[in-house]
Amino acid sequence: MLEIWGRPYSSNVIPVIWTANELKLEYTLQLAGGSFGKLDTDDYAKINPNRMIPAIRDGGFALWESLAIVRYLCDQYGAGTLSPADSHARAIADQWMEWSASKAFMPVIYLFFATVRTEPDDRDAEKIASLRDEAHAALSVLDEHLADRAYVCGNEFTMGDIPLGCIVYRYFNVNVDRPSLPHVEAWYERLSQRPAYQNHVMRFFGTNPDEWAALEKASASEGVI
Ligand SMILES: N[C@@H](CCC(=O)N[C@@H](CS)C(=O)NCC(=O)O)C(=O)O
Repeated sequence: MLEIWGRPYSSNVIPVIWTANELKLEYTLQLAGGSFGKLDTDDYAKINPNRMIPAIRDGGFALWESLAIVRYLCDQYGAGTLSPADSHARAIADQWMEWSASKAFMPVIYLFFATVRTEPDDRDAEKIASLRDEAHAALSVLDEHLADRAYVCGNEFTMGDIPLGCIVYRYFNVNVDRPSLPHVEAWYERLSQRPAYQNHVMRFFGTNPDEWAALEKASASEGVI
């Protein structure tokens, strides 16, 4: 059976878990990383020599790097659906997956760390505003793209929506004022109708470090330790 190694609150693991659930794959979640540890074991180094999460094992096949894993799962188990059959459509999905990592991920994850993962008294309002502006500027490019299409690749949901869907959930749910992104908001609303997105991405992540740590700890019941 497919094994997913990681923790369900990790920003790079969530896209893999969402993908597996969109594809209705059977898998075991092997809790690793953060307070779950295991990354420094010799066994884990055989799965991912970088000692990072996520990683998967599918039969004897091991793979790491979240976007490579999402592509693999979609090509292997969702060819013609989540991995578009048309080479141009697949390239566009791929393009937005790459873009999610090169432009959108960092400002949003730093914004998340500057708010939820920082004690309220230690938060730096100027830094938070600057990260919000950077995230908004990046997501404005996506907003324009989504002005005349329902999903990143056109009318159908594909793997191209997955990494960005995870990033946007965090962006829309940290406690900061945000200028409007009407087309991204409409797309987010469409994603929010998907059960796998509701169950594995739209999870309350807390409002401060203690809440976040408690939620992460409680997620231990979701995996195989
Ligand atoms: N580019 C890698 C980044 C992996 C990464 O940074 N993983 C973090 C978690 S989000 C990690 O393993 N941190 C150590 C830990 O969680 O203990 C990917 O997309 O898979």
